[in-house]
Formats: sequence, C-alpha cells, structure tokens
Amino acid sequence: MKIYFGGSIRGGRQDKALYLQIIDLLKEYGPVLTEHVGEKTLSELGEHMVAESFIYQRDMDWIKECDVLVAEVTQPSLGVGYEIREAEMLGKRILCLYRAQDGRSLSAMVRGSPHLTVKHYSDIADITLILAEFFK
Ligand code: 6IA
Repeated sequence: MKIYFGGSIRGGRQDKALYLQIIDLLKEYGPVLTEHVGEKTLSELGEHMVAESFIYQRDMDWIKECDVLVAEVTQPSLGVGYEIREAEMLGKRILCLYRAQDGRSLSAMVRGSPHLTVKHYSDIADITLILAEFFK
C-alpha cells in the first residue's frame, strides 16, 4: 500500500511538525512516497536545489504510483489542492484531514467533493483513530 502524503509547503509551513507526526503514523500502513513534506528544514521556499519542473513531474508520477493519497488540508495550499484533484482524476482513495480553526472554513471544492473523505481532528490521537478506521 503506497501512500502519498500532501501537506502545505509554499502555502505556509506552520504545521510541519504535525506533518512529520502524521507521516510516522502513515508508515505503519505502507511506504510514504513524500516524506520530504514533513522535513523540518524544508522552508516555504521548498527544495532549493531542485528544478520546479522536476518536482512537478516527480510528484505527478508518485500520485500515479500511490494507492492512497492522504492530505492535511488545514493550511490552505494550491499544491495540495492540485494533488488532490490529480488523485481524484486517477480514481485514487483520498483522505483529507482538517483541524477546525476559528474564522476559517475548508474549501467547498474539497468538502463538497464526492470523490474523497474529509475527517475533522483536534489532535494527533484523533488522527491515529481516523487512520486506523480508513486503512482497516
Ligand atoms: O503549493 P505548495 O507548495 O504548498 O504545495 C505543497 C504540495 O506540493 C506538497 O504536498 C508537495 O508534495 C508538493 N510540492 C510543492 N512544492 C514542492 C517542493 N518544492 N518540494 C517538494 N514537494 C513540493 C518546491 C519549491 C522549490 C522548487 C524551490
């Protein structure tokens, strides 16, 4: 079971420590193709030494290759939204994790999609349970 994890990079790195925790949990269910998303040293500028065309093609290939896409969608990210749509087009199973925050709502293009599952969480303990249910 290959897993593609999507989380905000240029959309903002506020949740990067959480992404790392989610990736660690996901590894119990299969290899995570995108471990760099949780990388502590990866800034909003992304992978400095790599061409953007390379990153795009690599990520599109990994989405083709994965069985499941799990996205953390609290911090809005164009890239994550793009990845979700690509995975939808390819008929992949998709789980979006969302932490409710005051004054913010999840995009209707994600919450309104019939092709994916959105789960709300408050903390990592909730995510543990959500993943166990999703992957069972
Ligand atoms: O729009 P965002 O940057 O927030 O998009 C984040 C999502 O797109 C993540 O789920 C990644 O899989 C993917 N992604 C976007 N940019 C990168 C990146 N560096 N390195 C790895 N994955 C990425 C881009 C910038 C660099 C060329 C300086």
